[in-house]
Amino acid sequence: MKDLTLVIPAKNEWLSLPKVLEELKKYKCQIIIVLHKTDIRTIKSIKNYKHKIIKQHHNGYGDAIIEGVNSVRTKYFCIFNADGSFNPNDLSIMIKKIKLGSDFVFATRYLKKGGSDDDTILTFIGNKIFTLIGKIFFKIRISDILFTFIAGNTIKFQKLKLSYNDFRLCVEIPIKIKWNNFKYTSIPSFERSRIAGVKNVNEIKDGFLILCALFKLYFKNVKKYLEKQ
Ligand SMILES: Nc1nc2c(ncn2[C@@H]2O[C@H](COP(=O)(O)OP(=O)(O)OP(=O)(O)O)[C@@H](O)[C@H]2O)c(=O)[nH]1
Ligand SMILES: [Mg+2]
Repeated sequence: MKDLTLVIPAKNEWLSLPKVLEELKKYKCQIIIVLHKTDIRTIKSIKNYKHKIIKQHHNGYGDAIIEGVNSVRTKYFCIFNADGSFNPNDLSIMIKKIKLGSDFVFATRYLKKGGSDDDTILTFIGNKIFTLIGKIFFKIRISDILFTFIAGNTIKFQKLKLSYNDFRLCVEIPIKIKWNNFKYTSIPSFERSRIAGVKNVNEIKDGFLILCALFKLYFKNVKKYLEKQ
């Protein structure tokens, strides 16, 4: 997996990130950690590791992912959380799928053999609704739109022209993959509980922002279509 770089966004993950990096040692891939310069405790917690650290210029999860993947120099990238919830055993399966012809691979908790120890009733229902909106309005064939455990071709990701600097990026990625007609597939994955710390997602606020983003992107596309007529 020398041609793979993991992009790890981290915010207040000083308890989890060192354990995640320890677990990743046996996987021979490159690692870029993206965090804010004010997150001193997380920076200190990983001082014994030699991975590249990007100090993001702005705030937000989306901003961290965009900046991180823009710095990847390997053929493939994977978004990998700092909280210990993603299982690195899935990485080799994702890369195999890409080598078989997919541009992007989405890990999903809702296929057979997938699952979650971290989902709440609210995130489960919200995710189902957003995934359904993705299917109906954007014709996206994935079953877990918000998981955002995604691997893919680095150059193709950089071509997506992503813009959301917060958790709205989770839906912007699959929508723009679809609009660009890139090939994508899914693999089952089991989401583990966060090792420590608190989640950064605010289910109500971020859920509302994501819903607005879905409608905005839909109407943007309709407008583009009408202008072409
Ligand atoms: N650099 C950076 N990383 C962030 C930011 N917000 C979240 N993250 C990281 O992004 C990853 C996903 O965030 P989580 O808080 O775990 O959110 P989630 O996994 O989508 O949601 P939960 O199921 O609630 O855990 C984690 O590694 C966070 O540390 C941010 O503003 N900047
Ligand atoms: Mg998490």
